[in-house]
Amino acid sequence: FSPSGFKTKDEFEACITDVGNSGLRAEDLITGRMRPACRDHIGKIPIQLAAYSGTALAFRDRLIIDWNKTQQRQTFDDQKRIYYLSLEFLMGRTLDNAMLNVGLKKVAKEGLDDLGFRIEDVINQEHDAALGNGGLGRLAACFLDSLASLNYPAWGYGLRYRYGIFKQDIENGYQVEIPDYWLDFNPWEFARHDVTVDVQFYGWVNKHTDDDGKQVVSWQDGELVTAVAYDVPIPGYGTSTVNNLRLWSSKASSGEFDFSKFNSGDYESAVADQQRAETISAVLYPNDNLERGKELRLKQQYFWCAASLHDIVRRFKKTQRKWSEFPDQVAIQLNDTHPTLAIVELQRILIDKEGLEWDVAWGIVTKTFGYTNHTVLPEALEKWSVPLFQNLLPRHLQIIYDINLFFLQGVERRFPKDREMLGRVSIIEESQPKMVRMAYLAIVGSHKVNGVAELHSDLIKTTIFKDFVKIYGPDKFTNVTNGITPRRWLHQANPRLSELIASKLGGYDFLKDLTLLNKLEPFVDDKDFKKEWAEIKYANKVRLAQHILKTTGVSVNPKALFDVQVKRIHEYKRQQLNIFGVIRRYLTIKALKPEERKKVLPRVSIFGGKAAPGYWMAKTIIHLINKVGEVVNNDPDVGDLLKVIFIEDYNVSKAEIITPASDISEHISTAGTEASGTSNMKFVLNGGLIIGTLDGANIEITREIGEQNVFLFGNLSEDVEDLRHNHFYGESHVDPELAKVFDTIKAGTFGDEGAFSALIAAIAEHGDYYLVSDDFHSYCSTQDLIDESYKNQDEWLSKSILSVARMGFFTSDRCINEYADSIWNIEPLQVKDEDEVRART
Ligand code: GFP
Ligand code: GFP
Repeated sequence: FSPSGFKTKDEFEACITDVGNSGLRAEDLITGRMRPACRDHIGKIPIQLAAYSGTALAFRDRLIIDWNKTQQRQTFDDQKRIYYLSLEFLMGRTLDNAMLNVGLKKVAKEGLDDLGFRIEDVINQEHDAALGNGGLGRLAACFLDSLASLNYPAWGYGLRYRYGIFKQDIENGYQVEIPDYWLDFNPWEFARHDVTVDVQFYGWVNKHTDDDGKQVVSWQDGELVTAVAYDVPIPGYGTSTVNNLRLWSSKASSGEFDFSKFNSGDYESAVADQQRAETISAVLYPNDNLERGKELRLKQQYFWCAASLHDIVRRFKKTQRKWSEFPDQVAIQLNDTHPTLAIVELQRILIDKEGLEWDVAWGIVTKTFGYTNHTVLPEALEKWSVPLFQNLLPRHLQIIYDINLFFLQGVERRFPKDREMLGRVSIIEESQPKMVRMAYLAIVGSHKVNGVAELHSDLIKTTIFKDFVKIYGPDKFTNVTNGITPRRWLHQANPRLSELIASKLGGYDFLKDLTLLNKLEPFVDDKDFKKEWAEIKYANKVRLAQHILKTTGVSVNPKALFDVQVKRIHEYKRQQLNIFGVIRRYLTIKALKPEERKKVLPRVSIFGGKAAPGYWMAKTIIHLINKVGEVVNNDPDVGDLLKVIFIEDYNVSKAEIITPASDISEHISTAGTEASGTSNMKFVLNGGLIIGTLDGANIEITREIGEQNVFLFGNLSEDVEDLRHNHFYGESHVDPELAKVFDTIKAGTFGDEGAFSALIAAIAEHGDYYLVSDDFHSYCSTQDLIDESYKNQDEWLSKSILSVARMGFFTSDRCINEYADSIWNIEPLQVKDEDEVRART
């Protein structure tokens, strides 16, 4: 190991030993209280980063050994594997997780202590791997953790973006996006220059008949781009299984770097070709639940699907099995429609390259794929223009037309009288230009389609995919309610709570079987336990308060009720409802006499989340939150009674600080719009209560933990359509309390009122699509109820404890087992060698 700045390992170790012997801390190193010989190096290398590198590389070494063993075991055992295709993997940091999963965090802590480092400082050196936008990408990361922890033979396939989701700065209340270059030092990936795939784009299709009279189709010319594999080890918890996440990076194929251009002096154009190839895996698209139909995005999708499929097929062919056995060996899950091209690509490989008959090939394809839908929002459903397809992927377009033709012929036979059905379910939308409907293609090419929470899975069957239920019958459509990994979201994020629970349950088995949490129920009457529970929450709030002070300069009182809404900013998630509620609270406090204010429960409203760079309304919401914060936080009438905080650059590692510190968190989407939500689960698992609408997984959380432990409000999903209809055709008026809030904004209380006029107009003039006004009254009175409930701390604590005790269902382990049984038909690969199963705590 030789971090830059040290010429030799000995030199580095001497420096570290110096630090250790002298009892100096990292701060001391920076201020220079150390031997001059050592100090010489300090200007050259951030010492904390060196400590991080050393620790990470030590853990990486251990992972590699188990990783190799796991891969060999899976290869020799040769049982069915699951391949999880996801354009997003929101992994966050790795070191802490690796230490906990391997079971050696304590050892690392002691070792670092000896050297004079605080383990927290070392962990904080790591850059988040933020290869995702929000829930969908984080779900994929939780699934990888569960797949490895449960010993399933599983691979993730994704893209190795050079830039992950942008870093968010707030300037004058506005969001500013900054590129996130995260690869400076990333010890967790291995470049596999030996694993490359050439991926073709553009060109044309040649069809001819060979000497035996068989039709031969080949895709010719065009451009080649090389995919290089980067492997990321995924350690399971309490097992030696280490699975693989393979991320593809694009580079010019050796065939493409045109040396003749180079030699003839056209250097610039030769380099431009190179850059064009590298652009494919350069950036993660930062749009959340919005598809814009950009060519580069389609290129990304095909590049990744083609490389992954090639790899999967190569691995299958090593076993020399018959093609008919492919679905017995391979399950591929499509995380949303982004990887739908994988269906077409497999069909292409089987018919064009392997010479299978269409029907035989299609039988294999449809048995292999499963498709998960994550949204019913129309703007999020992917469609690609036919001319774009024709140009970029001419052979795939032909195959899609054929898939569609055979599918529609089948539909016509079954529903001869319903002519309109054909137009409705066609994979090709007859618009101008024509469009390929990717969700329909995903349904037709998969054997199972699942939603991510009960309500959502019901909604897709009765709305967007209604016709397909008629065609295929209801069994093709199923539900797998989302989950989260308790390793990261309880054990890692909230170590003290995890420890307290373990002390009562007699160990950490609950991290592998979360239903064991129900054994906590009897402790709800245990005074000492309750006291400790409360102390832990308080300590977590203090930690968050420190973070807030450091990053925003605002001092918040940790005794106040912490009310948190952190997630992507979106009108359907309704941060606007929250901030309007905050303004109403502010007006209420202002209207009170000083002695009445003493009775008000102090509250800190905490927001965090990124807006898609082109989503103006979301950016306006961020702006309003910040402007309200500026006014409220500096109003002497208000003092500690209300603070409004916007935490910049919300990401996974910030979520790990924020989640354990909430008293109340908000999951307040318009009913029927949030497919599941997963942060709702994280907050409750950390002893926070939630305020929510009857939407997504809120409904199942309520069922599990009991209605008395949740603060529900708002209209139901079945009423949404009528309400919207009334807004347009009936009489609608803005809720009077909300109207007062609007008047305050319009009066310029929070600065230039023009800046917020679109936000108000969307509700007051343009039909209030997200029903903010309809739900405002019920939202505010539920918030008032929360104030009252919080005053009774003993009862509040009981709710908190009982909720945690009843959250067992929401582990991603349960989800993965459901997928494995009902969709993938795969078994765990038990770690046979008992020696390998480490006794880990
Ligand atoms: C995988 C791993 C390799 C490993 C082999 C055999 O290869 O590193 O050597 O398994 O254990 F990536 P493929 O299955 O990808 O061929
Ligand atoms: C999407 C849905 C969420 C759902 C996640 C994971 O999240 O309701 O919980 O996928 O299934 F909208 P975002 O990517 O939009 O955050």
